[in-house]
Amino acid sequence: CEKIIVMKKYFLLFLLIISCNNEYDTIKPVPTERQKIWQEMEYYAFIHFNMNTFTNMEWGYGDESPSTFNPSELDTDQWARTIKESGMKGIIITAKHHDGFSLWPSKFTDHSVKNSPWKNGKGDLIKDLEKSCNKYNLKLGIYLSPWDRNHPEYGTQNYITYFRNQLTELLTNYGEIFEVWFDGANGGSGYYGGANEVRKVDKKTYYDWPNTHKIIRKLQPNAVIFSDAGLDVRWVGNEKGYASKTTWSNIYRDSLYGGMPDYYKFSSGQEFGTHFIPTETDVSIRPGWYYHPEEDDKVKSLDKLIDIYFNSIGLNSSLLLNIPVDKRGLIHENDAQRMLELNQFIKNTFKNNLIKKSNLFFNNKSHPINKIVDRDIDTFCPFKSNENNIIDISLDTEKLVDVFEISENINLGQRIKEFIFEIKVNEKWVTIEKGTTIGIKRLIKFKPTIIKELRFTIVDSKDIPLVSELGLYKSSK
Ligand code: FUL
Repeated sequence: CEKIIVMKKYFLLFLLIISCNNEYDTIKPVPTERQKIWQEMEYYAFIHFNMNTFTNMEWGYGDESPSTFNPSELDTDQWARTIKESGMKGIIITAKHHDGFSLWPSKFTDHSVKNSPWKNGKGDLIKDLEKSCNKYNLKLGIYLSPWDRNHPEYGTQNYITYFRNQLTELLTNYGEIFEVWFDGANGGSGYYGGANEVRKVDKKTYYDWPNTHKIIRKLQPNAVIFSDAGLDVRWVGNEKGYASKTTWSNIYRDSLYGGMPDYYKFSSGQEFGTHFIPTETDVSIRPGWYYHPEEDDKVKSLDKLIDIYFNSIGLNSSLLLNIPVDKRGLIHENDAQRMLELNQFIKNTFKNNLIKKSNLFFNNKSHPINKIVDRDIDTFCPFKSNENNIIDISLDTEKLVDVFEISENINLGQRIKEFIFEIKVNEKWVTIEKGTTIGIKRLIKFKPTIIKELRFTIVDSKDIPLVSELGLYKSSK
Protein backbone atom coordinates (compact mmCIF):
# COMPACT_ATOMS: atom_id res chain seq x y z
CA CYS A 1 0.00 0.00 0.00
CA GLU A 2 2.90 2.38 0.88
CA LYS A 3 4.37 1.64 -2.54
CA ILE A 4 1.12 2.68 -4.22
CA ILE A 5 1.04 5.93 -2.24
CA VAL A 6 4.62 6.72 -3.26
CA MET A 7 3.83 5.90 -6.90
CA LYS A 8 0.74 8.10 -6.72
CA LYS A 9 2.84 10.94 -5.33
CA TYR A 10 5.34 10.64 -8.19
CA PHE A 11 2.51 10.49 -10.69
CA LEU A 12 0.98 13.70 -9.29
CA LEU A 13 4.39 15.38 -9.34
CA PHE A 14 4.82 14.31 -12.94
CA LEU A 15 1.39 15.76 -13.83
CA LEU A 16 2.31 19.00 -12.06
CA ILE A 17 5.57 19.32 -14.01
CA ILE A 18 3.76 18.65 -17.29
CA SER A 19 1.06 21.21 -16.50
CA CYS A 20 3.67 23.84 -15.46
CA ASN A 21 5.54 23.40 -18.70
CA ASN A 22 2.31 23.60 -20.64
CA GLU A 23 1.50 26.90 -18.98
CA TYR A 24 4.62 28.41 -20.51
CA ASP A 25 4.77 26.86 -23.93
CA THR A 26 7.60 27.78 -26.22
CA ILE A 27 6.26 30.26 -28.73
CA LYS A 28 8.42 29.81 -31.80
CA PRO A 29 10.69 31.13 -33.20
CA VAL A 30 13.28 31.22 -30.41
CA PRO A 31 17.02 32.10 -30.39
CA THR A 32 19.74 29.55 -31.02
CA GLU A 33 22.61 29.15 -28.56
CA ARG A 34 24.92 31.27 -30.71
CA GLN A 35 22.31 34.03 -30.90
CA LYS A 36 21.85 33.98 -27.12
CA ILE A 37 25.58 34.41 -26.54
CA TRP A 38 25.75 37.18 -29.15
CA GLN A 39 22.68 38.95 -27.71
CA GLU A 40 24.34 39.20 -24.31
CA MET A 41 27.18 41.25 -25.84
CA GLU A 42 24.84 44.21 -26.54
CA TYR A 43 27.54 46.74 -27.43
CA TYR A 44 30.60 46.23 -29.62
CA ALA A 45 32.79 48.15 -32.06
CA PHE A 46 33.06 48.34 -35.81
CA ILE A 47 36.40 49.48 -37.18
CA HIS A 48 36.54 50.87 -40.69
CA PHE A 49 40.22 51.00 -41.50
CA ASN A 50 41.56 50.04 -44.90
CA MET A 51 42.63 51.56 -48.24
CA ASN A 52 39.95 54.28 -47.99
CA THR A 53 41.66 55.66 -44.88
CA PHE A 54 44.61 56.66 -47.09
CA THR A 55 42.69 57.88 -50.13
CA ASN A 56 40.16 59.85 -48.04
CA MET A 57 37.29 57.96 -49.68
CA GLU A 58 34.21 56.07 -48.50
CA TRP A 59 34.04 53.65 -51.44
CA GLY A 60 37.30 53.00 -53.31
CA TYR A 61 37.04 52.21 -57.02
CA GLY A 62 39.36 49.20 -56.84
CA ASP A 63 42.30 50.66 -58.80
CA GLU A 64 44.23 51.92 -55.74
CA SER A 65 47.86 50.90 -55.50
CA PRO A 66 48.81 48.77 -52.45
CA SER A 67 51.72 51.19 -51.94
CA THR A 68 49.15 53.76 -50.74
CA PHE A 69 48.43 51.73 -47.60
CA ASN A 70 51.02 53.03 -45.15
CA PRO A 71 50.01 53.70 -41.53
CA SER A 72 52.82 55.37 -39.59
CA GLU A 73 51.97 54.28 -36.03
CA LEU A 74 49.55 51.39 -36.38
CA ASP A 75 48.83 49.97 -32.93
CA THR A 76 46.01 47.45 -32.59
CA ASP A 77 46.65 47.32 -28.84
CA GLN A 78 45.61 50.98 -28.66
CA TRP A 79 42.35 50.08 -30.46
CA ALA A 80 41.60 47.15 -28.19
CA ARG A 81 42.54 49.00 -25.01
CA THR A 82 40.35 51.99 -25.87
CA ILE A 83 37.46 49.77 -26.91
CA LYS A 84 37.74 47.67 -23.76
CA GLU A 85 37.84 50.78 -21.57
CA SER A 86 34.73 51.96 -23.41
CA GLY A 87 32.75 48.96 -22.19
CA MET A 88 32.41 47.25 -25.57
CA LYS A 89 32.66 43.49 -25.90
CA GLY A 90 34.21 42.96 -29.33
CA ILE A 91 35.55 44.39 -32.60
CA ILE A 92 34.41 43.78 -36.19
CA ILE A 93 37.13 44.82 -38.66
CA THR A 94 36.80 45.62 -42.36
CA ALA A 95 39.15 42.84 -43.50
CA LYS A 96 38.14 43.69 -47.08
CA HIS A 97 35.90 46.55 -48.19
CA HIS A 98 34.34 47.10 -51.63
CA ASP A 99 37.70 48.21 -53.16
CA GLY A 100 39.05 44.70 -52.60
CA PHE A 101 42.23 45.51 -50.63
CA SER A 102 42.89 42.78 -48.04
CA LEU A 103 44.27 43.56 -44.59
CA TRP A 104 45.82 40.10 -44.35
CA PRO A 105 48.39 38.52 -46.72
CA SER A 106 45.84 36.42 -48.58
CA LYS A 107 47.27 33.63 -50.74
CA PHE A 108 44.65 34.36 -53.38
CA THR A 109 45.45 37.96 -54.36
CA ASP A 110 48.33 40.41 -54.69
CA HIS A 111 46.00 43.23 -53.75
CA SER A 112 46.82 43.13 -50.05
CA VAL A 113 49.09 44.31 -47.26
CA LYS A 114 51.82 42.04 -48.56
CA ASN A 115 52.49 44.54 -51.36
CA SER A 116 52.28 47.61 -49.14
CA PRO A 117 55.11 49.50 -47.42
CA TRP A 118 53.55 48.77 -44.02
CA LYS A 119 56.00 46.49 -42.17
CA ASN A 120 57.78 46.07 -45.53
CA GLY A 121 54.96 43.87 -46.75
CA LYS A 122 55.42 41.43 -43.86
CA GLY A 123 52.42 42.62 -41.86
CA ASP A 124 49.14 40.85 -41.12
CA LEU A 125 46.69 43.26 -39.57
CA ILE A 126 44.09 40.62 -38.76
CA LYS A 127 46.72 38.60 -36.86
CA ASP A 128 47.78 41.71 -34.92
CA LEU A 129 44.16 42.45 -34.08
CA GLU A 130 43.49 38.87 -33.03
CA LYS A 131 46.40 39.11 -30.56
CA SER A 132 45.20 42.47 -29.22
CA CYS A 133 41.66 41.14 -28.80
CA ASN A 134 43.00 38.17 -26.86
CA LYS A 135 45.11 40.47 -24.70
CA TYR A 136 42.12 42.66 -23.79
CA ASN A 137 39.54 39.86 -23.67
CA LEU A 138 37.50 41.10 -26.63
CA LYS A 139 35.79 39.04 -29.33
CA LEU A 140 36.85 39.37 -32.96
CA GLY A 141 34.48 39.69 -35.93
CA ILE A 142 35.14 39.92 -39.67
CA TYR A 143 33.65 42.20 -42.36
CA LEU A 144 34.30 40.68 -45.78
CA SER A 145 32.70 42.65 -48.59
CA PRO A 146 30.90 40.42 -51.10
CA TRP A 147 31.33 43.17 -53.69
CA ASP A 148 34.93 43.52 -54.94
CA ARG A 149 35.67 46.37 -57.35
CA ASN A 150 39.25 45.23 -57.81
CA HIS A 151 38.81 41.60 -58.75
CA PRO A 152 38.97 40.90 -62.52
CA GLU A 153 36.47 38.06 -62.29
CA TYR A 154 33.81 39.76 -60.19
CA GLY A 155 30.46 38.71 -61.64
CA THR A 156 31.59 35.18 -62.60
CA GLN A 157 31.61 31.85 -60.75
CA ASN A 158 35.40 32.11 -60.33
CA TYR A 159 34.94 35.13 -58.11
CA ILE A 160 32.61 33.16 -55.82
CA THR A 161 35.38 30.58 -55.43
CA TYR A 162 37.84 33.42 -54.64
CA PHE A 163 35.40 34.93 -52.11
CA ARG A 164 35.00 31.57 -50.38
CA ASN A 165 38.76 30.97 -50.38
CA GLN A 166 39.30 34.31 -48.67
CA LEU A 167 36.52 33.60 -46.20
CA THR A 168 38.10 30.22 -45.42
CA GLU A 169 41.46 31.91 -44.71
CA LEU A 170 39.82 34.37 -42.34
CA LEU A 171 37.83 31.71 -40.54
CA THR A 172 40.77 29.32 -40.21
CA ASN A 173 43.80 31.38 -39.25
CA TYR A 174 42.57 33.91 -36.71
CA GLY A 175 41.08 31.99 -33.80
CA GLU A 176 37.46 32.21 -32.70
CA ILE A 177 35.32 34.62 -34.76
CA PHE A 178 32.09 35.84 -33.14
CA GLU A 179 30.41 37.47 -36.15
CA VAL A 180 30.80 37.36 -39.93
CA TRP A 181 29.49 40.58 -41.51
CA PHE A 182 28.23 40.74 -45.10
CA ASP A 183 27.29 44.09 -46.54
CA GLY A 184 24.32 44.56 -48.87
CA ALA A 185 26.10 46.85 -51.38
CA ASN A 186 26.64 44.69 -54.43
CA GLY A 187 27.65 45.26 -58.01
CA GLY A 188 28.09 48.45 -60.02
CA SER A 189 30.98 50.35 -61.53
CA GLY A 190 34.56 49.37 -60.76
CA TYR A 191 38.10 48.77 -61.90
CA TYR A 192 37.69 44.97 -62.17
CA GLY A 193 41.32 44.28 -63.11
CA GLY A 194 41.38 47.10 -65.66
CA ALA A 195 38.03 46.46 -67.37
CA ASN A 196 36.67 49.72 -65.88
CA GLU A 197 33.04 48.87 -66.38
CA VAL A 198 29.69 48.42 -64.71
CA ARG A 199 28.98 44.87 -63.54
CA LYS A 200 25.57 44.02 -62.24
CA VAL A 201 24.83 40.77 -60.42
CA ASP A 202 21.57 39.07 -59.50
CA LYS A 203 21.56 39.80 -55.78
CA LYS A 204 19.23 36.90 -55.06
CA THR A 205 21.21 34.16 -56.77
CA TYR A 206 24.76 35.22 -57.67
CA TYR A 207 26.42 34.53 -54.32
CA ASP A 208 24.72 31.16 -53.71
CA TRP A 209 24.63 32.09 -50.02
CA PRO A 210 23.45 28.71 -48.67
CA ASN A 211 26.75 27.11 -49.67
CA THR A 212 28.81 29.98 -48.25
CA HIS A 213 26.86 29.72 -44.99
CA LYS A 214 27.77 26.04 -44.82
CA ILE A 215 31.47 26.97 -44.84
CA ILE A 216 30.95 29.35 -41.93
CA ARG A 217 28.95 26.84 -39.91
CA LYS A 218 31.66 24.23 -40.48
CA LEU A 219 34.67 26.42 -39.68
CA GLN A 220 33.17 28.67 -37.00
CA PRO A 221 30.04 27.02 -35.62
CA ASN A 222 29.66 29.64 -32.87
CA ALA A 223 29.85 32.68 -35.17
CA VAL A 224 26.67 34.58 -35.98
CA ILE A 225 26.15 35.56 -39.61
CA PHE A 226 25.04 39.13 -40.30
CA SER A 227 23.40 40.37 -43.49
CA ASP A 228 20.13 41.99 -44.52
CA ALA A 229 18.64 38.50 -44.38
CA GLY A 230 20.56 37.02 -41.43
CA LEU A 231 21.02 34.05 -41.07
CA ASP A 232 21.39 35.01 -37.42
CA VAL A 233 21.50 38.80 -37.16
CA ARG A 234 19.86 41.28 -39.51
CA TRP A 235 20.36 44.91 -40.43
CA VAL A 236 18.24 47.45 -38.54
CA GLY A 237 17.42 49.15 -41.86
CA ASN A 238 19.25 52.49 -41.47
CA GLU A 239 22.74 53.71 -40.62
CA LYS A 240 21.66 56.44 -38.20
CA GLY A 241 21.67 54.42 -34.99
CA TYR A 242 17.93 54.07 -34.48
CA ALA A 243 15.97 50.84 -34.21
CA SER A 244 12.24 50.83 -34.81
CA LYS A 245 9.92 51.47 -31.84
CA THR A 246 8.24 48.21 -32.75
CA THR A 247 10.94 45.58 -33.10
CA TRP A 248 10.02 41.93 -33.44
CA SER A 249 13.01 39.64 -33.67
CA ASN A 250 10.67 37.37 -35.63
CA ILE A 251 10.78 37.68 -39.40
CA TYR A 252 9.90 35.74 -42.55
CA ARG A 253 13.53 35.12 -43.44
CA ASP A 254 12.89 33.51 -46.76
CA SER A 255 11.33 36.68 -48.14
CA LEU A 256 14.57 38.65 -47.56
CA TYR A 257 17.84 38.85 -49.49
CA GLY A 258 21.06 40.88 -49.15
CA GLY A 259 20.92 44.29 -50.80
CA MET A 260 17.15 44.30 -51.39
CA PRO A 261 16.13 47.86 -52.29
CA ASP A 262 13.30 48.46 -49.81
CA TYR A 263 14.84 46.56 -46.93
CA TYR A 264 14.04 49.34 -44.44
CA LYS A 265 10.39 48.29 -44.64
CA PHE A 266 11.32 45.20 -42.63
CA SER A 267 12.98 47.07 -39.76
CA SER A 268 10.11 46.29 -37.39
CA GLY A 269 10.26 42.56 -38.06
CA GLN A 270 7.03 40.60 -38.21
CA GLU A 271 4.93 39.37 -35.32
CA PHE A 272 4.30 36.03 -36.99
CA GLY A 273 7.70 35.77 -38.71
CA THR A 274 9.02 32.23 -38.96
CA HIS A 275 12.65 32.86 -37.96
CA PHE A 276 14.25 34.52 -34.95
CA ILE A 277 16.69 37.13 -36.33
CA PRO A 278 17.33 40.09 -34.01
CA THR A 279 18.48 43.43 -35.42
CA GLU A 280 21.91 45.00 -35.12
CA THR A 281 22.10 48.81 -35.16
CA ASP A 282 25.23 50.00 -36.98
CA VAL A 283 26.21 53.65 -36.86
CA SER A 284 29.43 55.63 -37.06
CA ILE A 285 30.69 57.91 -34.29
CA ARG A 286 31.49 60.40 -37.11
CA PRO A 287 29.55 61.25 -40.30
CA GLY A 288 31.70 58.86 -42.39
CA TRP A 289 32.48 55.18 -41.87
CA TYR A 290 36.13 55.90 -42.76
CA TYR A 291 38.48 58.49 -41.29
CA HIS A 292 38.51 61.92 -42.90
CA PRO A 293 40.62 64.63 -41.22
CA GLU A 294 37.95 67.24 -41.98
CA GLU A 295 35.60 65.33 -39.65
CA ASP A 296 37.86 65.57 -36.57
CA ASP A 297 35.47 68.10 -35.06
CA LYS A 298 32.34 66.19 -36.13
CA VAL A 299 32.50 63.35 -33.60
CA LYS A 300 28.94 62.82 -32.34
CA SER A 301 28.11 64.59 -29.09
CA LEU A 302 27.64 62.63 -25.88
CA ASP A 303 23.93 63.53 -25.89
CA LYS A 304 23.55 62.13 -29.39
CA LEU A 305 25.33 58.90 -28.46
CA ILE A 306 23.16 58.52 -25.35
CA ASP A 307 20.08 58.95 -27.53
CA ILE A 308 21.41 56.29 -29.90
CA TYR A 309 22.07 53.95 -26.95
CA PHE A 310 18.47 54.23 -25.77
CA ASN A 311 17.14 53.80 -29.30
CA SER A 312 19.21 50.72 -30.15
CA ILE A 313 19.99 48.62 -27.07
CA GLY A 314 16.83 50.05 -25.53
CA LEU A 315 14.74 48.86 -28.48
CA ASN A 316 15.51 45.14 -28.63
CA SER A 317 18.63 45.60 -30.75
CA SER A 318 22.41 45.56 -30.35
CA LEU A 319 24.70 48.55 -30.92
CA LEU A 320 27.61 48.27 -33.35
CA LEU A 321 29.36 51.62 -33.00
CA ASN A 322 31.86 52.39 -35.75
CA ILE A 323 35.21 53.98 -34.98
CA PRO A 324 37.09 55.24 -38.06
CA VAL A 325 40.75 54.55 -37.22
CA ASP A 326 42.93 57.38 -38.57
CA LYS A 327 45.86 57.49 -41.02
CA ARG A 328 48.38 56.96 -38.25
CA GLY A 329 46.60 53.69 -37.48
CA LEU A 330 45.23 54.93 -34.15
CA ILE A 331 41.83 55.71 -32.70
CA HIS A 332 41.79 59.50 -32.79
CA GLU A 333 41.88 61.32 -29.43
CA ASN A 334 38.50 63.00 -30.04
CA ASP A 335 36.74 59.69 -30.70
CA ALA A 336 38.45 57.98 -27.75
CA GLN A 337 37.33 60.71 -25.38
CA ARG A 338 33.69 60.44 -26.48
CA MET A 339 33.72 56.64 -26.28
CA LEU A 340 34.96 56.81 -22.69
CA GLU A 341 32.38 59.46 -21.80
CA LEU A 342 29.58 57.26 -23.09
CA ASN A 343 30.87 54.37 -21.03
CA GLN A 344 30.97 56.53 -17.90
CA PHE A 345 27.35 57.46 -18.55
CA ILE A 346 26.28 53.83 -19.00
CA LYS A 347 28.18 52.62 -15.95
CA ASN A 348 26.96 55.37 -13.65
CA THR A 349 23.36 55.22 -14.84
CA PHE A 350 22.85 51.47 -14.58
CA LYS A 351 24.98 50.66 -11.54
CA ASN A 352 22.14 50.89 -9.03
CA ASN A 353 18.72 49.40 -9.72
CA LEU A 354 16.43 51.54 -7.58
CA ILE A 355 13.59 49.04 -7.82
CA LYS A 356 15.43 46.38 -5.80
CA LYS A 357 13.70 46.95 -2.47
CA SER A 358 10.20 47.52 -3.84
CA ASN A 359 6.93 45.73 -3.29
CA LEU A 360 5.75 43.94 -6.37
CA PHE A 361 2.06 43.22 -6.91
CA PHE A 362 0.44 41.23 -9.72
CA ASN A 363 -2.09 38.40 -10.15
CA ASN A 364 -3.90 40.05 -7.19
CA LYS A 365 -1.12 39.39 -4.73
CA SER A 366 2.33 40.45 -3.55
CA HIS A 367 5.41 38.74 -4.89
CA PRO A 368 9.07 38.90 -3.97
CA ILE A 369 10.93 41.22 -6.33
CA ASN A 370 14.24 39.32 -6.27
CA LYS A 371 13.47 37.08 -9.24
CA ILE A 372 13.03 39.96 -11.63
CA VAL A 373 16.03 41.98 -10.63
CA ASP A 374 18.44 39.04 -10.78
CA ARG A 375 19.55 39.43 -14.43
CA ASP A 376 18.39 35.84 -14.98
CA ILE A 377 16.21 35.58 -18.05
CA ASP A 378 14.80 32.25 -16.91
CA THR A 379 13.07 33.66 -13.84
CA PHE A 380 9.95 35.67 -14.62
CA CYS A 381 6.55 36.83 -13.38
CA PRO A 382 4.17 33.85 -13.41
CA PHE A 383 1.17 35.42 -15.11
CA LYS A 384 -1.88 33.38 -15.93
CA SER A 385 -3.36 34.93 -19.06
CA ASN A 386 -2.21 36.96 -22.03
CA GLU A 387 -4.34 40.06 -21.48
CA ASN A 388 -4.32 42.99 -19.09
CA ASN A 389 -1.60 41.81 -16.78
CA ILE A 390 -0.83 44.66 -14.43
CA ILE A 391 2.40 44.93 -12.47
CA ASP A 392 2.18 47.45 -9.63
CA ILE A 393 5.40 48.52 -8.01
CA SER A 394 5.71 50.49 -4.84
CA LEU A 395 9.21 51.74 -4.00
CA ASP A 396 10.56 51.57 -0.44
CA THR A 397 10.99 55.36 -0.42
CA GLU A 398 10.30 58.20 -2.85
CA LYS A 399 13.02 58.40 -5.51
CA LEU A 400 14.12 60.67 -8.32
CA VAL A 401 14.14 58.53 -11.48
CA ASP A 402 14.07 58.88 -15.29
CA VAL A 403 14.78 55.44 -16.82
CA PHE A 404 12.59 52.32 -16.75
CA GLU A 405 13.88 48.97 -18.03
CA ILE A 406 11.95 45.82 -18.86
CA SER A 407 12.92 42.50 -20.46
CA GLU A 408 11.03 39.41 -21.48
CA ASN A 409 12.26 35.84 -21.59
CA ILE A 410 12.86 35.56 -25.31
CA ASN A 411 14.24 32.04 -24.83
CA LEU A 412 10.60 30.95 -24.83
CA GLY A 413 9.67 33.35 -27.65
CA GLN A 414 9.02 37.09 -27.97
CA ARG A 415 5.43 37.73 -26.88
CA ILE A 416 4.48 41.20 -25.67
CA LYS A 417 2.70 43.29 -28.33
CA GLU A 418 1.14 46.18 -26.43
CA PHE A 419 1.98 47.84 -23.09
CA ILE A 420 1.40 50.96 -21.04
CA PHE A 421 3.91 52.40 -18.58
CA GLU A 422 2.61 54.81 -15.93
CA ILE A 423 3.98 56.62 -12.89
CA LYS A 424 2.05 58.20 -10.01
CA VAL A 425 2.63 61.94 -9.67
CA ASN A 426 0.72 63.97 -7.06
CA GLU A 427 -1.68 61.05 -6.49
CA LYS A 428 -2.53 60.84 -10.20
CA TRP A 429 -1.46 58.17 -12.70
CA VAL A 430 0.45 59.69 -15.60
CA THR A 431 1.05 57.69 -18.78
CA ILE A 432 4.70 57.84 -19.81
CA GLU A 433 4.56 55.48 -22.76
CA LYS A 434 2.05 53.44 -24.68
CA GLY A 435 4.19 51.01 -26.63
CA THR A 436 4.31 47.75 -28.51
CA THR A 437 7.22 45.28 -28.37
CA ILE A 438 9.76 44.59 -25.59
CA GLY A 439 12.05 41.65 -26.49
CA ILE A 440 15.44 41.23 -24.82
CA LYS A 441 15.43 44.81 -23.48
CA ARG A 442 13.31 47.95 -23.61
CA LEU A 443 14.51 51.19 -22.04
CA ILE A 444 12.07 54.03 -21.48
CA LYS A 445 13.53 57.46 -20.79
CA PHE A 446 11.41 60.20 -19.27
CA LYS A 447 11.70 63.53 -17.50
CA PRO A 448 13.40 63.17 -14.08
CA THR A 449 10.51 62.81 -11.58
CA ILE A 450 10.20 61.97 -7.89
CA ILE A 451 7.94 58.93 -7.55
CA LYS A 452 6.97 56.16 -5.16
CA GLU A 453 4.61 54.14 -7.35
CA LEU A 454 4.73 52.89 -10.91
CA ARG A 455 2.67 50.54 -13.00
CA PHE A 456 3.34 48.44 -16.07
CA THR A 457 0.34 47.00 -17.91
CA ILE A 458 0.73 44.36 -20.56
CA VAL A 459 -2.35 45.05 -22.60
CA ASP A 460 -1.82 42.31 -25.16
CA SER A 461 0.60 39.53 -25.77
CA LYS A 462 0.95 36.63 -28.23
CA ASP A 463 0.80 34.24 -25.29
CA ILE A 464 1.27 34.54 -21.53
CA PRO A 465 3.90 37.30 -21.18
CA LEU A 466 7.14 36.33 -19.42
CA VAL A 467 8.53 39.49 -17.81
CA SER A 468 11.99 38.49 -16.65
CA GLU A 469 13.64 41.75 -15.61
CA LEU A 470 12.64 45.18 -14.32
CA GLY A 471 14.82 48.16 -13.60
CA LEU A 472 14.49 51.76 -12.49
CA TYR A 473 17.32 54.25 -12.63
CA LYS A 474 18.32 57.89 -12.48
CA SER A 475 20.49 58.72 -15.49
CA SER A 476 23.80 60.36 -14.71
CA LYS A 477 23.31 63.12 -17.29
C1 FUL B 1 27.53 50.08 -46.08
C2 FUL B 1 28.83 50.12 -46.87
O1 FUL B 1 28.59 50.41 -48.23
C3 FUL B 1 29.61 51.20 -46.18
O2 FUL B 1 30.77 51.56 -46.84
C4 FUL B 1 29.91 50.70 -44.77
O3 FUL B 1 30.81 49.62 -44.81
C5 FUL B 1 28.62 50.30 -44.05
C6 FUL B 1 28.82 49.67 -42.71
O4 FUL B 1 27.85 49.45 -44.84
O5 FUL B 1 26.48 49.58 -46.67
